[in-house]
Amino acid sequence: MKFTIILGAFLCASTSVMAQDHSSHTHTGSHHIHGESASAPITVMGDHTHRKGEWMLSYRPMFMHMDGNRDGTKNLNPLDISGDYPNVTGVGPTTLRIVPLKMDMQMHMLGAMYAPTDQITLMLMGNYIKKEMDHITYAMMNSDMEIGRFTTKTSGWGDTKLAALYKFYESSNQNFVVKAGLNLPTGSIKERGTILNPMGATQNIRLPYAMQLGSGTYDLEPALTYNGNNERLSWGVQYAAKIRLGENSQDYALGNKHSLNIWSGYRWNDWLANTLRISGEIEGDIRGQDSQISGPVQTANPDNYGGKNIEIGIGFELNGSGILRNQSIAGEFSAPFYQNLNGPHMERDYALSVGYKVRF
Ligand SMILES: [Cu+2]
Repeated sequence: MKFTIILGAFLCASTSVMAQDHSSHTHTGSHHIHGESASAPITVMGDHTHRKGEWMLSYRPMFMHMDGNRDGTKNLNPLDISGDYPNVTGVGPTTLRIVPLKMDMQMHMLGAMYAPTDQITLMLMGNYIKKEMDHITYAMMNSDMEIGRFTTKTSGWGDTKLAALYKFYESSNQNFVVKAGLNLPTGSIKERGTILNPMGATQNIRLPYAMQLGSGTYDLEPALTYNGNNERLSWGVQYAAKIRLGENSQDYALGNKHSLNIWSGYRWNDWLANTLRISGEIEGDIRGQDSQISGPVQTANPDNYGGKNIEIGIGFELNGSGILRNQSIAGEFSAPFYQNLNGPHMERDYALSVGYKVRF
């Protein structure tokens, strides 16, 4: 339960700051990255626009850890999966023999924003991805007998995102921003790796969908954000979607995604703010199938993708002053408290996001 320890550390840091501060309510009036109240959590994208002529560059690394499996809301042991779920790919035994145990993903996002007018901001984002998945292989003739373990790894540039943000309403303490985004399929969907098959032989194959680096499709990424603030307190709501346009070159499309984020931020002083976020997400399964992705493993089945989850995130934002006035560093730790997955499917354990932003 690594995540409980990290969560605990975040809570302690937050409460000690709270204890120091709660009497002062003076307004300092200095300039923070996006006004005087806290920004949205670092994991929320496309929530704000900039003033005419302003640029913002950002680097946001994200680390996600997945551990164990479930079907719906029920936890599964590896032996509940091996020999018990069908292998629908037609290659290998009729039931599953390879079970993923855990997965680590790193995503290094590089972003640029530029505002040609006070209402419109343009956004470009690229990301470098690293994935690693550990598995157990069970014997062809005995689905309860472990014959070995292996790890597959992929890395490379993922998809590229373009977006236009339009602030169509603004009052002194509220605004609405609508986003029209497009995902360009620059990430590879043909990554290969070496696996241990149920006959005990190693084999180099095209890895399952979960290990690929891009969607392979052009995707629409619309979002609508409401932001509000009252002196030190800020809040916001964002609905965002990912709509896949057609199938990719390998004859499939990842599931469409809809998410709702609700957050609040509190600025303690000039340099420190905390954020709290709750988000819900619904993702569809994969439509179509890549004929080169097959084998007795759950991740080769397009139906074992997507599901619903609700997560909570706790974050902070540090704002520079003086010569560092236009820079900030933010972080957020998040963990799901509800997951209902199209299974067998790996469970999310926690994610840690960090971000550095500079504006000029
Ligand atoms: Cu920005």
